[in-house]
Amino acid sequence: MDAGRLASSLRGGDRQALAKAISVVENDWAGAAALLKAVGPPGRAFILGVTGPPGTGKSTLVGRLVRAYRKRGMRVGVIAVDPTSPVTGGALLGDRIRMQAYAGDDGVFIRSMASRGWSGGLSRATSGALQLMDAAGFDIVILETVGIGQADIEVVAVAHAVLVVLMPGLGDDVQASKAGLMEVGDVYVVNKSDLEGADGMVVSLLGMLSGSKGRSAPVVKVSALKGDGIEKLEAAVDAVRVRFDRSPELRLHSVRGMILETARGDAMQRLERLSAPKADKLAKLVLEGKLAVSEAARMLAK
Ligand SMILES: Nc1nc2c(ncn2[C@@H]2O[C@H](COP(=O)(O)OP(=O)(O)OP(=O)(O)O)[C@@H](O)[C@H]2O)c(=O)[nH]1
Ligand SMILES: [Mg+2]
Repeated sequence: MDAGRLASSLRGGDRQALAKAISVVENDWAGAAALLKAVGPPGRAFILGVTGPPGTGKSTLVGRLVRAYRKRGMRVGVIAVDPTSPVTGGALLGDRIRMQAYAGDDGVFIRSMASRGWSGGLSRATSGALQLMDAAGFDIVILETVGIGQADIEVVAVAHAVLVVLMPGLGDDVQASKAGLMEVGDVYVVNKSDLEGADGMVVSLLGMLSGSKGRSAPVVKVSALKGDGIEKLEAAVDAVRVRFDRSPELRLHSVRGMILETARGDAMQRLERLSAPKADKLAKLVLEGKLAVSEAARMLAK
């Protein structure tokens, strides 16, 4: 692979080059680092994180947003980080976005990624793909991850703004993960407003938000399925995007997050690769009473 040539092709809008480049960083093939350097510094595209508990309609909603932004002439990239299926071992494609619908549209690029069982939803690969889509000139890159609690909301680290997507009936779950979801949203979405209980969910959400670190994030009720409330949501996101346009600090925050996430991904990978035989040895020592688990862990970490 010629990193320089691939970089200039993708910057020139070549979709195949972009797809290939993402594969290079995703698989950490030789030249991945050179490629990410060759595309130039990130910081142009607005990165919108979309997170929330499983099945709240994130992908359906992302599909709506893609359509809305395309209508406004914006170029939209999407990265859907799906948990690796324990059954198939493959990614559950973010197929609700209906990739086929955009087959002939150069203004949309959608990529699904398996989170590969790493400890976080985000990975080095995601961070790399964000940089590449940014370099390819997308105005907005939407990053969908499943967020359940504190551990799964790394999207917050790299996004310029975060949509938290909830649905009726999730009050207790949200309460349980309060420290997580209630502090990360720039906009809260109660999706599935066509179902019973949406208004109640809005009310309890507002209650939870007012009790959390003084967040004043807007709550928007939508039905991604029917397309209700999407303009209001667009307006709420626009208000946040204005902040991004004016804030060098937000760009710094995002790139800092990319560095941290990439380092975390690398460290996790190295731990997984190197540790199995050593952990076995340490486990025996622990069973023999020669080491405490915490001591063994410290030795492994070293
Ligand atoms: N009634 C109703 N159903 C919806 C709505 N939006 C999505 N759904 C349905 O909810 C289910 C899950 O939708 P997805 O868009 O895949 O949800 P998701 O949050 O991306 O799911 P994961 O990525 O697996 O966490 C699907 O059956 C959708 O058709 C809505 O506004 N109303
Ligand atoms: Mg999804």
